Amino acid sequence: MPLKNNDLLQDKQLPSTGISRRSFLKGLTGTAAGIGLSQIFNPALISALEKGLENHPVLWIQGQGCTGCSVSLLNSVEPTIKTILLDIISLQYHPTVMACEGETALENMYRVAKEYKGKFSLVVEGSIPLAANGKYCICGEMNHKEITMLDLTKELGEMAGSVLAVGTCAAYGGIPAAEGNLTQATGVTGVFEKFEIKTPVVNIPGCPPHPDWIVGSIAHLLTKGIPELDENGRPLLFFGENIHENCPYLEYFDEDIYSKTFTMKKGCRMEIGCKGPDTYADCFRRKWNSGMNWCVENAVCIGCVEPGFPDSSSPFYESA
Ligand code: FSX
Ligand code: SF4
Ligand code: SF4
Repeated sequence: MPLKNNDLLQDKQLPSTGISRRSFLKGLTGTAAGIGLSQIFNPALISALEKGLENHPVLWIQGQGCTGCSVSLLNSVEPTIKTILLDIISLQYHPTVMACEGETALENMYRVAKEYKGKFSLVVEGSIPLAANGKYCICGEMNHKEITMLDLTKELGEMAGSVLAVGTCAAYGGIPAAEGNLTQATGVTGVFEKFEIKTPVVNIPGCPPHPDWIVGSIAHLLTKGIPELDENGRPLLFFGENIHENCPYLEYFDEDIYSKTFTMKKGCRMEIGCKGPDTYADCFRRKWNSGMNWCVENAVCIGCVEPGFPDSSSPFYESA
């Protein structure tokens, strides 16, 4: 994938989408409004994007994860996130969606990292195993030498202007770091602390994270820099509110009315395992699948955005 050139700044049709840059920007502004960012980004969003997108490549690497984070992102908003990632953001490397592969893809990635040192954003999906010198996760091979996820995280992390740790695995270790953890899986911050890498990290947890959290954080980085973060490195914009305190079932909790099953429409879900009181995210308002639904409506919150997940949330479900 070659770097986008200045064609992107002109109001011509983007080759594979059939939409013009102007209509994309209009759409993106709509997206920002739709995800509750309008007061922050409008009208700054359009002008900032016009100035700098093609100078801000994004490299997306993947370690130990289920690819649910990428799938969540690719299933998202209008304009589709596929359009944003492939045609708008200068995405130069993504192991699961790029056409290029092998040594050629890795070479291009390193070339971009050198050319845009200190300017590009590194997105990390999945955790990074430290055991066996990183050999539990091999991302590719160059000159007959295996390149581990640990190598990529250290080398690219040091060269990047900022790092987005997308998903609970990349942010805090997540499922691969659950009890047992033979591979010594850890999140980006764990690696950076160990190897004294100072590049700023934005954690966007969730297993998987909501697509708006990813898109909104990238938009914030491109337009206004690093967003304000909580003590766990998460943007307050999306992770600043407690689920329980804002839950539509709170009135049942206040009246001691508890649901015994997932299908009961009335009743707080605490007795069947809800972790809303310990969880900070805006799912209660944002909801999932284009606003269709969210976990508590059909089951419980399992606290997927919290640093101790999944061990601190286990068991996810309990019988009342
Ligand atoms: Fe982890 Fe991403 Fe959970 Fe999966 O790859 S955050 S296991 S939903 O998707 O890293
Ligand atoms: Fe709190 Fe969960 Fe009950 Fe909602 S369902 S009020 S988040 S415990
Ligand atoms: Fe994760 Fe809870 Fe939000 Fe569901 S409601 S996505 S479990 S934080």
